[in-house]
Amino acid sequence: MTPVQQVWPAEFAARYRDKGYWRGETFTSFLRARVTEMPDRLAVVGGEQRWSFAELEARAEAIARGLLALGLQPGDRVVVQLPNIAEFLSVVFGMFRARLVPVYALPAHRSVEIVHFARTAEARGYIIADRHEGFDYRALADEVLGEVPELAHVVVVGEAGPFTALDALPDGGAVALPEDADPSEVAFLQISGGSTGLSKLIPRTHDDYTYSFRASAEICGLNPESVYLAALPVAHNFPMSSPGVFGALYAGARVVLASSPSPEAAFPLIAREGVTITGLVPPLALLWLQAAPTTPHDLSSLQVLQVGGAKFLAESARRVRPVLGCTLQQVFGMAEGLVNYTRLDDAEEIIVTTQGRPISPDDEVLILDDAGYPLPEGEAGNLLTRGPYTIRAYHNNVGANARAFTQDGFYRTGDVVKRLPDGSLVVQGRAGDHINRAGEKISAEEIEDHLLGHPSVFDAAVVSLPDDFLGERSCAFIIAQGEKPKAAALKAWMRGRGLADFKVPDQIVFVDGFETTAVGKISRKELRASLRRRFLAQAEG
Ligand code: OOB
Repeated sequence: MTPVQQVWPAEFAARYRDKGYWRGETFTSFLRARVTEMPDRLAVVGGEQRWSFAELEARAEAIARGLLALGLQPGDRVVVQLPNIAEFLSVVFGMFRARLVPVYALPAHRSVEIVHFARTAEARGYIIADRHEGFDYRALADEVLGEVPELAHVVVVGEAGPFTALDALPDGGAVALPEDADPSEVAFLQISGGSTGLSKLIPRTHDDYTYSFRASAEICGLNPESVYLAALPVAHNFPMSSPGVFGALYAGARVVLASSPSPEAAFPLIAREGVTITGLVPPLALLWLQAAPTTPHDLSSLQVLQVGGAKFLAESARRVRPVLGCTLQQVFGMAEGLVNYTRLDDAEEIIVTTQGRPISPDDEVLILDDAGYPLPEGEAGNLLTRGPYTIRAYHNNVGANARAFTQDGFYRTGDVVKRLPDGSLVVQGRAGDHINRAGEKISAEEIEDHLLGHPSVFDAAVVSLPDDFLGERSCAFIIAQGEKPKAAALKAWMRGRGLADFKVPDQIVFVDGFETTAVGKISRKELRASLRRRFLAQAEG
Protein backbone atom coordinates (compact mmCIF):
# COMPACT_ATOMS: atom_id res chain seq x y z
CA MET A 1 0.00 0.00 0.00
CA THR A 2 1.38 3.43 -0.95
CA PRO A 3 1.90 5.36 2.29
CA VAL A 4 0.04 8.64 2.62
CA GLN A 5 2.22 11.54 3.60
CA GLN A 6 2.60 15.28 3.44
CA VAL A 7 6.03 16.70 4.11
CA TRP A 8 7.22 20.28 4.36
CA PRO A 9 10.97 20.97 4.13
CA ALA A 10 12.52 20.89 7.62
CA GLU A 11 13.22 24.63 7.79
CA PHE A 12 9.59 25.43 6.96
CA ALA A 13 8.23 22.90 9.43
CA ALA A 14 10.50 24.34 12.13
CA ARG A 15 9.31 27.88 11.38
CA TYR A 16 5.64 26.87 11.42
CA ARG A 17 6.16 25.22 14.80
CA ASP A 18 8.22 28.09 16.22
CA LYS A 19 5.56 30.59 15.26
CA GLY A 20 2.93 28.54 17.03
CA TYR A 21 0.91 27.59 13.97
CA TRP A 22 1.58 23.90 14.42
CA ARG A 23 0.95 23.10 18.04
CA GLY A 24 1.04 19.34 17.95
CA GLU A 25 -2.74 19.11 18.16
CA THR A 26 -4.69 16.26 16.58
CA PHE A 27 -8.40 15.76 16.00
CA THR A 28 -8.49 13.35 18.92
CA SER A 29 -6.56 15.64 21.27
CA PHE A 30 -8.66 18.72 20.59
CA LEU A 31 -11.92 16.84 21.07
CA ARG A 32 -10.51 15.44 24.34
CA ALA A 33 -9.70 18.99 25.45
CA ARG A 34 -13.25 20.19 24.80
CA VAL A 35 -14.68 17.19 26.63
CA THR A 36 -12.51 17.98 29.63
CA GLU A 37 -13.57 21.64 29.63
CA MET A 38 -17.25 21.34 28.76
CA PRO A 39 -18.40 17.70 28.72
CA ASP A 40 -22.12 18.37 28.89
CA ARG A 41 -22.34 21.29 26.53
CA LEU A 42 -24.39 20.61 23.44
CA ALA A 43 -21.98 20.08 20.53
CA VAL A 44 -23.87 18.48 17.64
CA VAL A 45 -27.45 18.80 16.43
CA GLY A 46 -28.49 16.72 13.40
CA GLY A 47 -32.00 15.46 12.70
CA GLU A 48 -33.27 13.98 15.96
CA GLN A 49 -29.79 13.71 17.45
CA ARG A 50 -28.49 16.16 20.05
CA TRP A 51 -25.07 15.23 21.42
CA SER A 52 -22.89 16.84 24.04
CA PHE A 53 -19.12 16.94 23.58
CA ALA A 54 -18.83 13.93 25.90
CA GLU A 55 -21.43 12.00 23.95
CA LEU A 56 -19.74 12.77 20.63
CA GLU A 57 -16.45 11.46 22.02
CA ALA A 58 -18.04 8.34 23.53
CA ARG A 59 -19.76 7.54 20.23
CA ALA A 60 -16.52 8.12 18.33
CA GLU A 61 -14.66 5.73 20.62
CA ALA A 62 -17.26 3.01 20.21
CA ILE A 63 -17.08 3.40 16.44
CA ALA A 64 -13.27 3.34 16.56
CA ARG A 65 -13.33 0.00 18.39
CA GLY A 66 -16.10 -1.37 16.18
CA LEU A 67 -14.29 -0.53 12.93
CA LEU A 68 -11.10 -2.17 14.19
CA ALA A 69 -13.06 -5.22 15.38
CA LEU A 70 -14.58 -5.40 11.90
CA GLY A 71 -11.10 -5.99 10.48
CA LEU A 72 -9.92 -2.54 9.44
CA GLN A 73 -6.42 -1.66 10.60
CA PRO A 74 -4.77 1.61 11.59
CA GLY A 75 -3.46 3.29 8.44
CA ASP A 76 -6.26 1.87 6.26
CA ARG A 77 -8.04 4.31 4.01
CA VAL A 78 -11.84 4.35 4.08
CA VAL A 79 -14.05 6.28 1.66
CA VAL A 80 -16.61 8.23 3.69
CA GLN A 81 -19.68 9.36 1.75
CA LEU A 82 -22.19 10.73 4.19
CA PRO A 83 -24.69 13.58 3.96
CA ASN A 84 -25.09 16.22 6.68
CA ILE A 85 -26.07 13.96 9.56
CA ALA A 86 -24.71 13.84 13.10
CA GLU A 87 -23.06 10.50 12.36
CA PHE A 88 -20.71 12.21 9.93
CA LEU A 89 -18.94 13.59 12.98
CA SER A 90 -19.01 10.48 15.18
CA VAL A 91 -17.71 8.42 12.24
CA VAL A 92 -14.81 10.67 11.33
CA PHE A 93 -13.76 11.32 14.95
CA GLY A 94 -14.02 7.54 15.42
CA MET A 95 -11.78 7.00 12.42
CA PHE A 96 -9.23 9.50 13.73
CA ARG A 97 -9.28 7.67 17.09
CA ALA A 98 -8.63 4.35 15.32
CA ARG A 99 -5.98 5.97 13.08
CA LEU A 100 -8.05 5.13 10.01
CA VAL A 101 -7.77 7.65 7.17
CA PRO A 102 -11.05 9.03 5.78
CA VAL A 103 -11.25 9.79 2.06
CA TYR A 104 -14.03 12.36 1.78
CA ALA A 105 -16.51 11.89 -1.05
CA LEU A 106 -19.49 14.15 -1.66
CA PRO A 107 -23.06 12.80 -1.55
CA ALA A 108 -23.39 13.78 -5.24
CA HIS A 109 -20.59 11.44 -6.31
CA ARG A 110 -21.51 8.27 -8.17
CA SER A 111 -19.68 5.11 -9.18
CA VAL A 112 -17.17 6.76 -11.53
CA GLU A 113 -15.91 9.06 -8.79
CA ILE A 114 -16.09 6.55 -5.92
CA VAL A 115 -14.23 3.88 -7.91
CA HIS A 116 -11.57 6.46 -8.74
CA PHE A 117 -11.16 7.54 -5.09
CA ALA A 118 -11.17 3.95 -3.82
CA ARG A 119 -8.53 2.85 -6.33
CA THR A 120 -6.32 5.91 -5.96
CA ALA A 121 -6.42 5.73 -2.17
CA GLU A 122 -6.28 1.88 -2.14
CA ALA A 123 -9.19 2.04 0.25
CA ARG A 124 -10.35 -0.99 2.26
CA GLY A 125 -13.66 0.35 3.47
CA TYR A 126 -16.63 2.47 2.42
CA ILE A 127 -19.03 4.21 4.80
CA ILE A 128 -22.37 5.39 3.45
CA ALA A 129 -25.87 6.35 4.51
CA ASP A 130 -28.66 4.00 3.45
CA ARG A 131 -30.54 6.67 1.50
CA HIS A 132 -30.37 10.39 1.02
CA GLU A 133 -32.52 12.64 -1.17
CA GLY A 134 -34.15 9.65 -2.82
CA PHE A 135 -30.88 7.97 -3.75
CA ASP A 136 -29.94 4.50 -2.44
CA TYR A 137 -26.24 4.40 -1.59
CA ARG A 138 -26.36 0.64 -0.96
CA ALA A 139 -27.01 0.09 -4.67
CA LEU A 140 -24.07 2.37 -5.39
CA ALA A 141 -21.91 0.32 -3.00
CA ASP A 142 -22.89 -2.86 -4.88
CA GLU A 143 -21.83 -1.27 -8.13
CA VAL A 144 -18.55 0.00 -6.72
CA LEU A 145 -17.72 -3.33 -5.04
CA GLY A 146 -18.16 -5.02 -8.42
CA GLU A 147 -15.22 -2.96 -9.66
CA VAL A 148 -13.16 -2.60 -6.48
CA PRO A 149 -13.55 -5.81 -4.44
CA GLU A 150 -10.69 -4.64 -2.17
CA LEU A 151 -13.23 -2.28 -0.64
CA ALA A 152 -14.17 -5.18 1.58
CA HIS A 153 -15.89 -3.42 4.47
CA VAL A 154 -19.04 -1.47 3.72
CA VAL A 155 -20.68 0.20 6.74
CA VAL A 156 -24.10 1.79 6.49
CA VAL A 157 -25.69 4.46 8.66
CA GLY A 158 -29.31 3.24 8.79
CA GLU A 159 -30.73 0.09 7.18
CA ALA A 160 -27.69 -1.92 6.16
CA GLY A 161 -29.18 -4.44 3.72
CA PRO A 162 -26.36 -6.91 2.91
CA PHE A 163 -23.74 -4.72 4.59
CA THR A 164 -22.83 -3.88 8.20
CA ALA A 165 -24.91 -1.31 10.06
CA LEU A 166 -22.99 1.37 11.97
CA ASP A 167 -25.21 0.50 14.94
CA ALA A 168 -24.30 -3.18 14.66
CA LEU A 169 -20.52 -3.02 14.34
CA PRO A 170 -18.91 -6.00 16.08
CA ASP A 171 -18.42 -5.46 19.80
CA GLY A 172 -14.99 -3.89 20.05
CA GLY A 173 -14.91 -4.02 23.86
CA ALA A 174 -11.72 -6.04 23.86
CA VAL A 175 -10.01 -4.07 21.11
CA ALA A 176 -7.10 -1.91 22.20
CA LEU A 177 -7.18 1.50 20.57
CA PRO A 178 -3.88 2.70 19.10
CA GLU A 179 -1.86 5.58 20.50
CA ASP A 180 -2.94 8.94 19.14
CA ALA A 181 -1.47 9.95 15.78
CA ASP A 182 1.72 11.90 15.44
CA PRO A 183 0.47 15.43 14.53
CA SER A 184 2.62 15.48 11.40
CA GLU A 185 0.80 12.43 10.07
CA VAL A 186 -1.86 12.65 7.40
CA ALA A 187 -5.28 12.73 9.04
CA PHE A 188 -7.42 12.36 5.91
CA LEU A 189 -7.53 12.67 2.14
CA GLN A 190 -9.60 15.52 0.78
CA ILE A 191 -10.53 15.66 -2.89
CA SER A 192 -9.52 18.49 -5.17
CA GLY A 193 -11.87 20.51 -7.34
CA GLY A 194 -9.84 18.81 -10.10
CA SER A 195 -8.30 21.20 -12.60
CA THR A 196 -7.56 18.56 -15.22
CA GLY A 197 -9.07 15.13 -15.49
CA LEU A 198 -10.24 13.30 -12.39
CA SER A 199 -10.05 14.70 -8.88
CA LYS A 200 -6.75 14.47 -7.09
CA LEU A 201 -6.40 13.34 -3.50
CA ILE A 202 -5.11 15.87 -1.01
CA PRO A 203 -3.32 14.57 2.07
CA ARG A 204 -3.79 16.96 5.01
CA THR A 205 -1.98 16.55 8.31
CA HIS A 206 -3.32 17.05 11.84
CA ASP A 207 -0.87 19.93 12.35
CA ASP A 208 -1.73 21.88 9.23
CA TYR A 209 -5.48 21.30 9.27
CA THR A 210 -6.01 22.04 12.95
CA TYR A 211 -4.10 25.28 12.41
CA SER A 212 -6.33 26.24 9.49
CA PHE A 213 -9.60 25.74 11.35
CA ARG A 214 -8.37 27.10 14.69
CA ALA A 215 -7.22 30.32 13.00
CA SER A 216 -10.42 30.40 10.91
CA ALA A 217 -12.57 30.11 14.02
CA GLU A 218 -10.76 33.09 15.48
CA ILE A 219 -11.11 35.19 12.31
CA CYS A 220 -14.81 34.33 12.22
CA GLY A 221 -15.26 35.30 15.85
CA LEU A 222 -16.44 31.88 17.05
CA ASN A 223 -16.82 31.23 20.78
CA PRO A 224 -18.83 28.77 22.90
CA GLU A 225 -21.95 30.89 22.38
CA SER A 226 -21.74 30.57 18.58
CA VAL A 227 -23.95 28.21 16.61
CA TYR A 228 -22.60 27.11 13.22
CA LEU A 229 -25.03 25.80 10.61
CA ALA A 230 -23.52 23.31 8.15
CA ALA A 231 -25.73 23.92 5.13
CA LEU A 232 -23.35 22.90 2.31
CA PRO A 233 -22.25 19.24 2.14
CA VAL A 234 -19.96 18.90 5.11
CA ALA A 235 -17.37 16.76 3.29
CA HIS A 236 -16.39 19.87 1.34
CA ASN A 237 -13.49 21.87 2.70
CA PHE A 238 -15.52 25.08 3.13
CA PRO A 239 -18.18 23.81 5.58
CA MET A 240 -15.63 21.42 7.06
CA SER A 241 -12.92 23.84 8.08
CA SER A 242 -13.52 27.45 7.05
CA PRO A 243 -14.28 27.57 9.98
CA GLY A 244 -16.83 24.86 9.34
CA VAL A 245 -17.82 22.10 11.68
CA PHE A 246 -14.29 21.50 12.95
CA GLY A 247 -13.57 25.17 13.60
CA ALA A 248 -16.87 25.41 15.46
CA LEU A 249 -16.20 22.38 17.66
CA TYR A 250 -12.67 23.60 18.25
CA ALA A 251 -14.08 26.88 19.57
CA GLY A 252 -16.52 25.00 21.81
CA ALA A 253 -19.39 26.21 19.63
CA ARG A 254 -22.40 24.17 18.56
CA VAL A 255 -22.73 22.54 15.14
CA VAL A 256 -26.15 22.22 13.53
CA LEU A 257 -26.36 20.04 10.41
CA ALA A 258 -28.97 20.90 7.78
CA SER A 259 -30.12 18.10 5.50
CA SER A 260 -30.37 20.61 2.66
CA PRO A 261 -29.16 24.18 2.17
CA SER A 262 -32.54 25.33 0.81
CA PRO A 263 -34.31 28.16 2.65
CA GLU A 264 -37.15 25.69 3.41
CA ALA A 265 -34.82 23.40 5.34
CA ALA A 266 -32.36 25.92 6.74
CA PHE A 267 -34.56 28.83 7.87
CA PRO A 268 -36.56 26.87 10.48
CA LEU A 269 -33.28 25.49 11.86
CA ILE A 270 -31.78 28.97 12.13
CA ALA A 271 -34.81 30.11 14.11
CA ARG A 272 -35.04 27.01 16.31
CA GLU A 273 -31.34 26.65 17.12
CA GLY A 274 -30.35 30.33 17.16
CA VAL A 275 -27.78 29.89 14.40
CA THR A 276 -25.19 32.70 14.39
CA ILE A 277 -23.06 31.84 11.36
CA THR A 278 -23.28 29.74 8.19
CA GLY A 279 -21.62 29.43 4.79
CA LEU A 280 -23.14 29.24 1.30
CA VAL A 281 -22.12 29.21 -2.35
CA PRO A 282 -23.29 32.27 -4.36
CA PRO A 283 -26.38 30.73 -6.03
CA LEU A 284 -27.71 29.63 -2.64
CA ALA A 285 -26.98 33.04 -1.16
CA LEU A 286 -29.17 34.50 -3.95
CA LEU A 287 -31.97 32.09 -3.05
CA TRP A 288 -31.72 33.05 0.60
CA LEU A 289 -31.79 36.76 -0.28
CA GLN A 290 -34.91 36.13 -2.30
CA ALA A 291 -36.67 34.06 0.36
CA ALA A 292 -35.70 36.02 3.49
CA PRO A 293 -38.00 39.06 3.17
CA THR A 294 -41.17 36.94 3.30
CA THR A 295 -40.13 34.07 5.55
CA PRO A 296 -42.18 33.51 8.71
CA HIS A 297 -39.00 32.27 10.44
CA ASP A 298 -36.99 34.54 12.70
CA LEU A 299 -33.51 34.87 11.22
CA SER A 300 -32.36 37.59 13.62
CA SER A 301 -29.82 35.36 15.38
CA LEU A 302 -27.71 35.22 12.20
CA GLN A 303 -24.65 37.44 12.59
CA VAL A 304 -22.42 36.29 9.74
CA LEU A 305 -23.22 34.90 6.31
CA GLN A 306 -20.16 33.51 4.61
CA VAL A 307 -20.20 33.18 0.83
CA GLY A 308 -17.51 31.38 -1.14
CA GLY A 309 -16.59 28.56 -3.47
CA ALA A 310 -17.21 30.77 -6.50
CA LYS A 311 -17.21 34.49 -7.14
CA PHE A 312 -19.96 36.41 -5.39
CA LEU A 313 -20.69 39.47 -7.50
CA ALA A 314 -20.59 42.84 -5.76
CA GLU A 315 -24.19 43.72 -6.70
CA SER A 316 -25.45 40.65 -4.84
CA ALA A 317 -22.94 41.04 -2.04
CA ARG A 318 -24.24 44.53 -1.30
CA ARG A 319 -27.70 43.16 -0.56
CA VAL A 320 -26.66 40.85 2.27
CA ARG A 321 -26.56 43.37 5.10
CA PRO A 322 -29.79 45.22 4.25
CA VAL A 323 -31.78 42.06 3.52
CA LEU A 324 -30.47 39.61 6.11
CA GLY A 325 -29.31 42.10 8.71
CA CYS A 326 -25.96 40.35 9.13
CA THR A 327 -22.36 40.76 8.08
CA LEU A 328 -21.21 39.20 4.84
CA GLN A 329 -17.89 37.39 4.88
CA GLN A 330 -16.41 36.41 1.53
CA VAL A 331 -14.35 33.23 1.56
CA PHE A 332 -11.96 32.32 -1.22
CA GLY A 333 -10.37 28.99 -0.45
CA MET A 334 -9.23 25.72 -1.91
CA ALA A 335 -9.02 22.17 -0.62
CA GLU A 336 -5.27 22.26 -1.25
CA GLY A 337 -4.87 24.85 1.50
CA LEU A 338 -4.91 28.65 1.20
CA VAL A 339 -8.09 30.26 2.51
CA ASN A 340 -8.82 34.00 2.34
CA TYR A 341 -11.46 35.82 4.34
CA THR A 342 -12.78 39.33 4.40
CA ARG A 343 -12.57 40.29 8.07
CA LEU A 344 -15.77 40.96 10.00
CA ASP A 345 -14.69 44.54 10.78
CA ASP A 346 -13.48 45.39 7.25
CA ALA A 347 -15.06 48.41 5.57
CA GLU A 348 -18.26 47.43 3.73
CA GLU A 349 -16.62 48.23 0.38
CA ILE A 350 -13.82 45.71 1.02
CA ILE A 351 -16.36 43.12 2.15
CA VAL A 352 -18.50 43.43 -0.97
CA THR A 353 -15.80 43.89 -3.61
CA THR A 354 -12.98 41.57 -2.53
CA GLN A 355 -12.54 37.88 -1.75
CA GLY A 356 -10.54 38.60 1.38
CA ARG A 357 -6.98 38.04 2.52
CA PRO A 358 -5.09 35.00 3.72
CA ILE A 359 -5.49 33.43 7.16
CA SER A 360 -1.83 33.38 8.04
CA PRO A 361 0.98 35.94 8.08
CA ASP A 362 3.05 33.09 6.65
CA ASP A 363 0.78 32.45 3.67
CA GLU A 364 3.04 33.45 0.79
CA VAL A 365 1.15 34.76 -2.22
CA LEU A 366 2.71 35.28 -5.65
CA ILE A 367 0.96 36.86 -8.60
CA LEU A 368 2.84 35.99 -11.78
CA ASP A 369 2.46 36.54 -15.50
CA ASP A 370 2.26 33.56 -17.86
CA ALA A 371 6.03 33.47 -18.20
CA GLY A 372 6.38 33.17 -14.43
CA TYR A 373 7.52 36.72 -13.63
CA PRO A 374 6.06 38.76 -10.77
CA LEU A 375 3.56 41.38 -11.87
CA PRO A 376 3.47 44.97 -10.60
CA GLU A 377 1.15 45.53 -7.65
CA GLY A 378 -2.50 45.72 -8.68
CA GLU A 379 -2.18 43.76 -11.95
CA ALA A 380 -4.08 40.53 -12.40
CA GLY A 381 -2.10 37.31 -12.82
CA ASN A 382 -1.69 33.68 -11.83
CA LEU A 383 -1.93 33.01 -8.12
CA LEU A 384 0.68 30.75 -6.58
CA THR A 385 0.90 30.08 -2.87
CA ARG A 386 2.76 28.26 -0.16
CA GLY A 387 2.31 28.29 3.58
CA PRO A 388 1.65 26.47 6.84
CA TYR A 389 -1.53 24.73 5.67
CA THR A 390 -1.03 24.51 1.90
CA ILE A 391 0.07 21.11 0.65
CA ARG A 392 3.40 20.55 -1.04
CA ALA A 393 2.25 17.47 -2.98
CA TYR A 394 -0.82 15.48 -3.92
CA HIS A 395 -1.17 11.81 -3.09
CA ASN A 396 0.63 10.02 -5.97
CA ASN A 397 2.51 13.15 -6.89
CA VAL A 398 3.63 12.26 -10.39
CA GLY A 399 2.85 13.64 -13.86
CA ALA A 400 0.18 16.33 -13.92
CA ASN A 401 -0.20 16.10 -10.15
CA ALA A 402 3.42 17.10 -9.63
CA ARG A 403 3.24 19.89 -12.21
CA ALA A 404 0.81 21.73 -9.95
CA PHE A 405 3.80 22.61 -7.75
CA THR A 406 6.89 24.68 -8.52
CA GLN A 407 10.42 23.52 -7.68
CA ASP A 408 10.36 25.63 -4.55
CA GLY A 409 7.07 24.26 -3.36
CA PHE A 410 4.51 26.83 -4.46
CA TYR A 411 1.10 25.48 -5.41
CA ARG A 412 -0.22 26.78 -8.74
CA THR A 413 -3.83 27.50 -7.85
CA GLY A 414 -5.01 28.03 -11.44
CA ASP A 415 -6.80 31.18 -10.30
CA VAL A 416 -6.24 34.61 -11.79
CA VAL A 417 -6.33 37.31 -9.12
CA LYS A 418 -5.22 40.83 -8.38
CA ARG A 419 -4.09 42.20 -5.05
CA LEU A 420 -5.18 45.53 -3.62
CA PRO A 421 -2.82 47.70 -1.57
CA ASP A 422 -4.36 46.41 1.70
CA GLY A 423 -3.54 42.82 0.67
CA SER A 424 -7.10 41.84 -0.25
CA LEU A 425 -7.41 39.57 -3.27
CA VAL A 426 -9.94 40.00 -6.05
CA VAL A 427 -10.60 36.86 -8.08
CA GLN A 428 -10.77 37.61 -11.80
CA GLY A 429 -11.19 34.12 -13.19
CA ARG A 430 -9.36 30.90 -13.85
CA ALA A 431 -6.46 30.16 -16.10
CA GLY A 432 -7.47 26.56 -16.67
CA ASP A 433 -10.37 24.95 -18.51
CA HIS A 434 -12.40 24.39 -15.49
CA ILE A 435 -16.06 25.04 -14.95
CA ASN A 436 -17.08 26.42 -11.58
CA ARG A 437 -20.75 25.47 -11.55
CA ALA A 438 -22.23 26.97 -8.40
CA GLY A 439 -19.05 26.12 -6.51
CA GLU A 440 -18.84 22.58 -7.90
CA LYS A 441 -15.72 22.27 -9.99
CA ILE A 442 -15.90 20.38 -13.28
CA SER A 443 -12.92 19.52 -15.45
CA ALA A 444 -13.65 20.07 -19.16
CA GLU A 445 -11.27 17.27 -20.03
CA GLU A 446 -12.99 14.73 -17.82
CA ILE A 447 -16.39 15.44 -19.41
CA GLU A 448 -14.98 15.39 -22.94
CA ASP A 449 -13.51 11.96 -22.21
CA HIS A 450 -16.92 10.66 -21.24
CA LEU A 451 -18.63 12.19 -24.27
CA LEU A 452 -16.07 10.61 -26.59
CA GLY A 453 -17.20 7.23 -25.27
CA HIS A 454 -20.55 7.69 -27.04
CA PRO A 455 -20.72 5.97 -30.45
CA SER A 456 -22.33 9.01 -32.12
CA VAL A 457 -19.81 11.53 -30.79
CA PHE A 458 -16.90 12.20 -33.13
CA ASP A 459 -15.37 15.00 -31.08
CA ALA A 460 -16.41 17.14 -28.10
CA ALA A 461 -15.27 20.34 -26.42
CA VAL A 462 -16.71 21.38 -23.07
CA VAL A 463 -16.65 25.02 -22.01
CA SER A 464 -18.10 27.22 -19.31
CA LEU A 465 -20.73 29.82 -20.20
CA PRO A 466 -21.77 32.65 -17.91
CA ASP A 467 -25.02 31.89 -16.10
CA ASP A 468 -27.09 34.35 -14.09
CA PHE A 469 -27.92 31.84 -11.42
CA LEU A 470 -25.13 29.24 -11.39
CA GLY A 471 -22.34 31.73 -12.13
CA GLU A 472 -21.11 29.33 -14.80
CA ARG A 473 -22.87 26.52 -16.61
CA SER A 474 -21.34 23.82 -18.74
CA CYS A 475 -21.84 23.59 -22.47
CA ALA A 476 -20.66 20.71 -24.65
CA PHE A 477 -19.98 21.45 -28.33
CA ILE A 478 -20.26 18.20 -30.21
CA ILE A 479 -19.42 16.99 -33.69
CA ALA A 480 -21.66 14.00 -34.30
CA GLN A 481 -20.84 10.98 -36.41
CA GLY A 482 -23.56 8.87 -38.02
CA GLU A 483 -26.97 9.60 -36.62
CA LYS A 484 -27.09 12.77 -34.52
CA PRO A 485 -28.28 11.87 -31.00
CA LYS A 486 -30.91 13.97 -29.21
CA ALA A 487 -29.41 16.25 -26.57
CA ALA A 488 -31.70 14.80 -23.89
CA ALA A 489 -30.71 11.25 -24.84
CA LEU A 490 -27.04 12.15 -24.66
CA LYS A 491 -27.52 13.66 -21.19
CA ALA A 492 -29.38 10.55 -20.04
CA TRP A 493 -26.56 8.42 -21.42
CA MET A 494 -24.03 10.52 -19.47
CA ARG A 495 -26.00 9.95 -16.27
CA GLY A 496 -26.06 6.25 -17.01
CA ARG A 497 -22.24 6.25 -17.04
CA GLY A 498 -22.42 6.65 -13.27
CA LEU A 499 -20.97 10.07 -12.78
CA ALA A 500 -22.14 12.87 -10.52
CA ASP A 501 -25.17 14.68 -11.88
CA PHE A 502 -23.60 18.12 -11.67
CA LYS A 503 -21.09 17.01 -14.33
CA VAL A 504 -23.73 16.29 -16.98
CA PRO A 505 -23.50 19.22 -19.46
CA ASP A 506 -26.20 21.83 -18.90
CA GLN A 507 -26.31 22.56 -22.60
CA ILE A 508 -25.38 20.63 -25.73
CA VAL A 509 -24.68 22.36 -29.04
CA PHE A 510 -24.04 20.35 -32.20
CA VAL A 511 -21.54 21.86 -34.62
CA ASP A 512 -20.29 20.71 -38.02
CA GLY A 513 -16.62 21.02 -37.21
CA PHE A 514 -14.01 22.63 -35.00
CA GLU A 515 -11.73 25.28 -36.38
CA THR A 516 -8.19 24.30 -37.21
CA THR A 517 -5.31 26.51 -38.25
CA ALA A 518 -3.17 26.19 -41.36
CA VAL A 519 -0.62 24.31 -39.31
CA GLY A 520 -3.09 21.78 -38.07
CA LYS A 521 -5.23 21.42 -35.00
CA ILE A 522 -5.26 24.25 -32.49
CA SER A 523 -4.77 23.43 -28.81
CA ARG A 524 -7.79 22.22 -26.84
CA LYS A 525 -7.48 25.31 -24.73
CA GLU A 526 -7.64 27.68 -27.71
CA LEU A 527 -10.44 25.65 -29.23
CA ARG A 528 -12.54 25.88 -26.07
CA ALA A 529 -11.88 29.61 -25.81
CA SER A 530 -12.83 30.23 -29.42
CA LEU A 531 -16.03 28.14 -29.28
CA ARG A 532 -17.04 30.01 -26.20
CA ARG A 533 -16.32 33.42 -27.73
CA ARG A 534 -18.20 32.68 -30.93
CA PHE A 535 -21.17 31.22 -29.11
CA LEU A 536 -21.45 34.22 -26.79
CA ALA A 537 -21.06 36.68 -29.70
CA GLN A 538 -23.84 34.87 -31.58
CA ALA A 539 -26.09 34.82 -28.54
CA GLU A 540 -25.65 38.57 -28.17
CA GLY A 541 -25.97 39.40 -31.85
C1 OOB B 1 -13.41 25.81 -2.29
O1 OOB B 1 -12.55 24.77 -2.51
P1 OOB B 1 -12.43 23.88 -3.85
O2 OOB B 1 -11.22 23.08 -3.67
O3 OOB B 1 -13.72 23.20 -4.13
O4 OOB B 1 -12.27 24.90 -5.05
C2 OOB B 1 -11.21 25.84 -5.08
C3 OOB B 1 -11.43 26.83 -6.21
C4 OOB B 1 -10.48 28.00 -6.16
O5 OOB B 1 -9.24 27.68 -6.69
C5 OOB B 1 -11.26 29.00 -6.98
O6 OOB B 1 -11.13 28.72 -8.34
C6 OOB B 1 -12.69 28.75 -6.59
O7 OOB B 1 -12.73 27.42 -6.12
N1 OOB B 1 -13.16 29.64 -5.52
C7 OOB B 1 -13.54 30.94 -5.70
C8 OOB B 1 -13.95 31.40 -4.42
N2 OOB B 1 -13.78 30.39 -3.53
C9 OOB B 1 -13.30 29.34 -4.22
N3 OOB B 1 -13.58 31.71 -6.79
C10 OOB B 1 -14.03 32.98 -6.61
N4 OOB B 1 -14.44 33.50 -5.43
C11 OOB B 1 -14.42 32.75 -4.31
N5 OOB B 1 -14.83 33.26 -3.13
O8 OOB B 1 -14.20 26.20 -3.13
C12 OOB B 1 -13.33 26.42 -0.93
C13 OOB B 1 -12.53 25.87 0.05
C14 OOB B 1 -12.48 26.44 1.32
C15 OOB B 1 -13.23 27.58 1.57
C16 OOB B 1 -14.04 28.13 0.60
C17 OOB B 1 -14.08 27.56 -0.66
